[in-house]
Amino acid sequence: MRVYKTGEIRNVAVVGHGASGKTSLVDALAFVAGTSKRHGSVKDGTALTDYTADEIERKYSINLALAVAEWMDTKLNLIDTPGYLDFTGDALAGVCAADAAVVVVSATAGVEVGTEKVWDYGERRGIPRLFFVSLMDKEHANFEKVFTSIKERLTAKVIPVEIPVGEGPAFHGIINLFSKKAHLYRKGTKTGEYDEVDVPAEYQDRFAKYSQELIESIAATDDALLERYLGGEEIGRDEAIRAMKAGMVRGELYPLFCGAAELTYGTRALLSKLVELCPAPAERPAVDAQKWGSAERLTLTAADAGPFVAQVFKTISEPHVGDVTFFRVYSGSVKNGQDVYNAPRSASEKLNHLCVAVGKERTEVAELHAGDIGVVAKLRDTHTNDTLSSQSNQIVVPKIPFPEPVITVSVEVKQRGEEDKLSTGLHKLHEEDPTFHHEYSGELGQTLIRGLGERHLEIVVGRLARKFGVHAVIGKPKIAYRETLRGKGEGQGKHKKQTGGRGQYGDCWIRIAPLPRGSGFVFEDQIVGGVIPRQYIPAVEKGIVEAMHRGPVAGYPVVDFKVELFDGSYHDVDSNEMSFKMAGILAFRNVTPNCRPVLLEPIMEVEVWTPDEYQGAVMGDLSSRRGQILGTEPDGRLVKVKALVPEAGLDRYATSLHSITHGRGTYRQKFHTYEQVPPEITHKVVEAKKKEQEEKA
Ligand SMILES: Nc1nc2c(ncn2[C@@H]2O[C@H](COP(=O)(O)OP(=O)(O)OP(=O)(O)O)[C@@H](O)[C@H]2O)c(=O)[nH]1
Ligand SMILES: [Mg+2]
Repeated sequence: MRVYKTGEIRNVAVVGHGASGKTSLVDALAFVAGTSKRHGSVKDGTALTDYTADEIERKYSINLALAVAEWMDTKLNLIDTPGYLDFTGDALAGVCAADAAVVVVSATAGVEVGTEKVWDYGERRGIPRLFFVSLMDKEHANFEKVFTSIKERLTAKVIPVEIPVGEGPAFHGIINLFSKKAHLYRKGTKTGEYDEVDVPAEYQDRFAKYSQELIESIAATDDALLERYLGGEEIGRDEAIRAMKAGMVRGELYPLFCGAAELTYGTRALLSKLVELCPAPAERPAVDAQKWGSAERLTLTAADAGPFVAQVFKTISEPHVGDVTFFRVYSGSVKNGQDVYNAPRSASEKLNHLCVAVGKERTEVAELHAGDIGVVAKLRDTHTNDTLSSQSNQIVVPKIPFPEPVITVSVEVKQRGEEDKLSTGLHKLHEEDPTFHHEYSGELGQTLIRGLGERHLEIVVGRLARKFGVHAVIGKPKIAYRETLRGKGEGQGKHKKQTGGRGQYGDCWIRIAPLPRGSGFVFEDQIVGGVIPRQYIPAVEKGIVEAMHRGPVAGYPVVDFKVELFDGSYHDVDSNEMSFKMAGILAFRNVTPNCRPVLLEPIMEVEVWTPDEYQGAVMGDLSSRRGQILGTEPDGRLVKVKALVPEAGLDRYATSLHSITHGRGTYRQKFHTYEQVPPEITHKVVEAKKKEQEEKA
């Protein structure tokens, strides 16, 4: 592949809901352009950008992947992204690395939850977008309906530049509103060849209507053009395209295309329009950046003359290769073998074997110009979201705002002794995928992993086995219950042992009283007259602090109470610190069962966003999880429901919300407070804990 200059590059993310045909489209575009020699297919496991073992097996995309289509002396860097929300971090990364996006919408399903999600990513990033109505040959394909659903759910500024000839199995051509011609595909065409004919008579009315709409929409974005149009002047094709490109940059127009990627129908026109309508890197607004280690800000433009700055938007580990790093050059150019610098990690890296990727194939290149996307293997210290620059001019660009995890499960190694390997593996996987998080909870004695969905975490566990040889099983995270005391009590703790030589003697009397929630533990020394010598008093407190880790109800930590140490006795020879600590432990164990102990559970504050048609179902479900609804309010297109829900009631909530709202609901939770567990549930928790301890013993 030849080296392309900044002006000859277009970086385009292909985004959309799961199974809308993105991977098939990317494969067809690269094939029709001739850059890829084989027309692959998702079903056969040969699609260019679904090349990992997981993807071939499951037949959907998990990772973003790159392909190239060389067309009209331009290099289209196509970023195929996964549609499933579990992998939406990669969709966001793809959008962030691109200068434009093709939003793929299935001709049978229309706008779906994944389409809305990626649309929002595009909005936030402010990149020009165009629509591609895919799967036009599929039974029940309906162009008009999809067009309407885009208008209603995404943007009123969508405007078709093509309309289909036939739909579903009868789909066999596309009318181009710019060229005013119809392209009819030859049955069995391999690379999208067509016969160009005049618009068929039966399509004249639709053609006239859409053409007028198109030209009026374009003219409406440009005053001079509008004036000429209203004056009856004809607007030429090239002029219209230029105006459309400018309108797209301002977010005033979103052109719509259609086709069937598997048949290669519609691919040639799309390739040409991607070249003509998408901005080259240098046509994008400058990127905000910062000098590393200083407050100095600067802006970067895609020019070779600028300092070298590139951002890593993806790392993936490949068998027999190791880590492969995908990066986007924001400024400057870079040569094969060049030394670069990762400022935040203080790491020098060498870009050996600088490549561009077409699916899993990587082709070495001599140089990458500003704005291009490159791939390099075996960097030592560089991870997703790092910025590479040079040691003499250390710069960082803002990080990609990866989504926060929504579900948590526990993991455990199948084989004892692999715990260290597990933690190393989890750490590496987090560096590769910032939407995956992990932590060890000492209190629960569990390793917790968090991610964007059950499918996401399953894939992570699979990678753990394949890459790090650690076999782990997923389980339910434990709940961090607490106990507290609702009544007062007093009593003694006496530790006395008479053995052969020197004995042990410690004796204390304590009073216990509840404190308000959140007060913690308070110890008051009320000893007078030296009935317990000064030096032993801290030992009594130590004993109580140790004992309160295992409360009287079910062995959970006890919180929010006060202990007054008011009496005791000692022995001149046998008393020591150890004995008074034991006395403290015994006193606590003696007294607390009489203080009306209760179990507390964590209560989470939950915010759920749902389309209003599911609001009732969402609220009903929260109530059935012992939730208490605090209120609802409209929030954009959605309704926000606020509730307090026990953490124990939120098990697999993400999955359940997904099914209740047909994938359109999202939620967020944070810790709110501890509250008393209702008696019938306390009973269950106590039984479960007993069983757990029996199993351990
Ligand atoms: N009839 C028909 N089927 C298609 C066409 N393009 C893709 N498909 C099928 O639609 C399914 C989904 O296609 P993909 O290309 O994997 O869709 P995707 O958008 O990449 O899906 P995710 O990676 O899961 O987000 C596959 O079974 C394809 O064979 C098409 O033009 N016509
Ligand atoms: Mg895909």
